Amino acid sequence: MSDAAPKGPAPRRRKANTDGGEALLRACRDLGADYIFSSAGSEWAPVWEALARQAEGGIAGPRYLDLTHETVAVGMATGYALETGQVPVVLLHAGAGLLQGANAVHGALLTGVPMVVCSGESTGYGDGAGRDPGSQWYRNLSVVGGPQALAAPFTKWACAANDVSVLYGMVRRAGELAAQPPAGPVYVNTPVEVLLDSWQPAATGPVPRAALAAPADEDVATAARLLATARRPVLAVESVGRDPGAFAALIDLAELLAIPVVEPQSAVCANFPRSHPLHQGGDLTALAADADLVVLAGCRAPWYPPSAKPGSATVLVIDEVPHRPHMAYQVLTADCYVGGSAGPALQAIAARVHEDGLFDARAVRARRERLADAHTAADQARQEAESRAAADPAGPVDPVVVASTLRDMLDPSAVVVDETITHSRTIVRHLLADVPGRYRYVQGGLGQGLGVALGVKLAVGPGRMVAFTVGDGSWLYNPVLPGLMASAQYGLPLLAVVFNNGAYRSMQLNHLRAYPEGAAVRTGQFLGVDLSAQPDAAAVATAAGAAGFTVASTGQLGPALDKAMAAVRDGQSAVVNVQLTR
Ligand SMILES: Cc1ncc(C[n+]2csc(CCOP(=O)(O)OP(=O)(O)O)c2C)c(N)n1
Ligand SMILES: [Mg+2]
Repeated sequence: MSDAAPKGPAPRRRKANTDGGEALLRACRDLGADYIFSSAGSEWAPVWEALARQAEGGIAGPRYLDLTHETVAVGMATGYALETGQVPVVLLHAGAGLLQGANAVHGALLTGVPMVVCSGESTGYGDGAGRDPGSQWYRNLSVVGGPQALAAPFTKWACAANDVSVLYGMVRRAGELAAQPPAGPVYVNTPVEVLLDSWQPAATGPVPRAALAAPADEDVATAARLLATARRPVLAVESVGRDPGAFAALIDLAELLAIPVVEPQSAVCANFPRSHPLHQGGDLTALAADADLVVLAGCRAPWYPPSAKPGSATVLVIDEVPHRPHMAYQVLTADCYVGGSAGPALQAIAARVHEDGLFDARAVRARRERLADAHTAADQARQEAESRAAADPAGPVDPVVVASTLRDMLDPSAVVVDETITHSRTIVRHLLADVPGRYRYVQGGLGQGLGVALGVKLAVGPGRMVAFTVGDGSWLYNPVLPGLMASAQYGLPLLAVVFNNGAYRSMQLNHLRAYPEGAAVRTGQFLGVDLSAQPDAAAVATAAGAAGFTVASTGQLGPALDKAMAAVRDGQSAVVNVQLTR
């Protein structure tokens, strides 16, 4: 009779070495992750075991990076994703590590980089059947509502893998969700008991490349007509240049019609060659006020206040996801949209402009000449500013000199990762980034830049230098010791240049804007500004195994950077603390 008995689910047999840790590692492998960026926690023993088996068996798979601070782990993942386009996996600890890394995860959301963040909880707190999670989960680590409730506000998607049978599939899909526009971080809660449970692999395999999104013909035709017939067009860009294909396509389109290109204050990377005659600097307001067509290519916040669109131009928005879901408020004043990935969209518009032949070649020629003249005048002013700033070698250092000296001394292939505040416009103006990836601004709360720069360095490899420019206040927010440790441990030497004005200068400017004749002005006592008690950045660097330099006068800058760059080329990070006039 036993044959006739109803069949229940097959009894679960524990296959040796096949558990939740293996499921998670398999998902990382299938997502094509080169690295797992981690800050340790007791839930990760099953993954460490799986990685030890990977090494033992000589199996190809992600390399695990043991990092000693969550901000470094998440920041590195951001830098690596920016540079490679991969979906990195980040393992943090429980709610505690997730909260510590939260600022950087939020930074990844603002930056729009894909990332899978995992951390654990306990489902049974030691009373559950099966393996012992460890008493700390009962005593200290529970989070009411689960850690996914903590992650939800600063991720695109947050969920718990409550059973080992869904762990692989959930992490794998999380990676695909992260990469789907708008790219951003996603969170998977991976409970300890789930990681320890036995796993029967099913439906595994490499994740295919995501589909490319193409713009609609109708939208392309409208855009081409608007561009071809505009008399005074202007194009603003923030981040499209991250994609080298889009960077090239933007040059083609701008050159075709002699469209001035502006990188407003909201720009976060090199988008268009700064030395190109069509590059018209960073002030969109003036050009937009006079324009009949404003093209916003991947621009989330082109002007401020948000509703104060200058002038009466038609606004054409070219963006895969124009309204960013992570922004609480955004005003684009769009009159029409072109969707799809930026590169193909810009290419399609340029092709259509060609095909239609609607533009007035004479007007385009005249515009090209006028813009080239304006560019030359602006460039002359830049050069004069540099000469003035460098006039006295014995005098204190002007930030313009630091930016222009870095430009002249850095190899053309070097990358600048920037986490300065009041100096960022100066850096952008004088660095003259001409190629994609030359300049990247760190988005989100302060303190992530060192991690981001390390992640960029990991991606670009030993042949390319990474310079990290950072304000003195922002440097203090960075986990400098864990960052320098990661630099030494994984052979990722950086050049860090501290723009030291001894203050949170931005806070003072903010105070002055609101209270230009207030009590703080009368008494000279500004709170939230003074950093005169900061530790000596060069001495801290030296104590942490990096090379440290202090620059107090203009004449000292070049020689100090020379020595610092030599140290970096030799594999040691260097910190150059530049005492500035402002
Ligand atoms: C995590 C975090 N805390 C606080 C702030 C607020 N904040 C913005 S700029 C700034 C000062 C930055 O100082 P510094 O890097 O020296 O640049 P400076 O203002 O001198 O140009 C602070 C505290 C922030 N952006 N992020
Ligand atoms: Mg400062």
